[in-house]
Amino acid sequence: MIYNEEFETMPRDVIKSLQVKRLQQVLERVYHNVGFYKKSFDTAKVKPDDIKAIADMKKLPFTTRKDLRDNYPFGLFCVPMSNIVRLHASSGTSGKSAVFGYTKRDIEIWSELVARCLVAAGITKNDIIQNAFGYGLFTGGLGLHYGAEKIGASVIPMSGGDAKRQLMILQDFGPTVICSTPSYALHLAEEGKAMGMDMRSLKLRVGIFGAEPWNNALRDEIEKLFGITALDLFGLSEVIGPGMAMECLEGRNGMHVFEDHFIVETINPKTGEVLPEGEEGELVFTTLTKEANPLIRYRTGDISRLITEPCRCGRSHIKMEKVLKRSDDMLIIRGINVFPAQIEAILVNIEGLEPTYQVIIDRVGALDTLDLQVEVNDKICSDAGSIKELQKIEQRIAKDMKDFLGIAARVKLVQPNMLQKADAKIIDKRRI
Ligand code: DLL
Repeated sequence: MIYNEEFETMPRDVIKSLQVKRLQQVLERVYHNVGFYKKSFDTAKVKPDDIKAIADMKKLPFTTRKDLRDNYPFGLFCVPMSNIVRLHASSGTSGKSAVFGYTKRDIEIWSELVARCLVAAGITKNDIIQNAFGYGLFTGGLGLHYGAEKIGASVIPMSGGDAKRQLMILQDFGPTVICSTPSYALHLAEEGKAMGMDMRSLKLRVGIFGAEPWNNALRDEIEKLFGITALDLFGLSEVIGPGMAMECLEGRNGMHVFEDHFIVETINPKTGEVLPEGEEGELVFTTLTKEANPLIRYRTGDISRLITEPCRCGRSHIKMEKVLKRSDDMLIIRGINVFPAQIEAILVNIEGLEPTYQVIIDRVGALDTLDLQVEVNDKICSDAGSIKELQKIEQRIAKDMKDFLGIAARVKLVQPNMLQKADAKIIDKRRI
């Protein structure tokens, strides 16, 4: 089943010319309405007019996460606030990272894109969807929600967490579809098993999973545990949220990128050079239709490969392979994106600490855990005497990690120089 037959099966040459037309329009818009883009295009000595074909895109400068941060909160918006109907944001130090606006039309397009994803998974208005992606500033919950309503399915807006309640509703409401991070699905299966539930006897038939890397072994495991078909959904808050790319039921190898709304390129993350389609590299996305804050050549940090072979589902849009690696040091912990620099920013604000720390990320059962060891300085060590004082510091670090990054951390203070020789600041023991 295809939600928007006309656009999703468009011949490739027609897609390409639509992309060029829309690209030229968006470049004009950002150049004249967003100071940041005017400046960055001028610095690169490129004008919207110079872009006559997709191949010309390499003349355009990249937009980076730092650019989003530098323009916090609304500096990249392309329309007045009176036209914005929704704001989402990514997590960040002191809550400041990046804010994304949506006009009414942006929400309509986003809902259509998610509707396309759900239909690609064989979901119809007769399905009941338990949506366990977080509602709130995170784009997962509301993104899926609007798409599900668009196709007329019944949505249970569960949001994340509260496994026991999720399990009760899975049993009582009989949803046929579950949407969550893959690790959370696994966690639900484990909790259910511990409670004596038979997950395979639920009415679930499809699972839509994303927001963190997951490999085919995990897919097999989830499919077996629940007796469902598990499909991959990709998206970034910066670009629009979930619904940028989706695996189809028929193909199940790679996710179709909705090319009438986005241009995807792969680049060499070190040199920025554009790679031929099919070579592994960092994904770079340009939005073609977003009104509120369009992004030009946004470097995602996600490593993948584009698949150009036609898909048996009939969609003509290019596919991207599962994302399993990143080009930077971003970690995804229980679906939350976090950079070591954000942890450092928390630690420097707390007195008595050395800048030396070590983070160990692991997966216990299905859920990610984060242990943070931090060295205290000599002074604290010599005059603290009081264990209470040290415990207070530990609690403060844990609280700031939760408040600013949304992450539960087990914190342990250690003596000066204990970690100096530690191999790495970040040890990720999860196998993904
Ligand atoms: O994770 C949006 C989303 C919500 C996608 C629900 C899918 C489902 P962010 O919090 O901005 O947005 O995180 C985006 O998460 O750059 C990838 O590194 C990673 N990611 C998202 N989807 C996948 C996926 C949402 N299917 C970042 N596979 C991205 C692997 C994924 N990584």
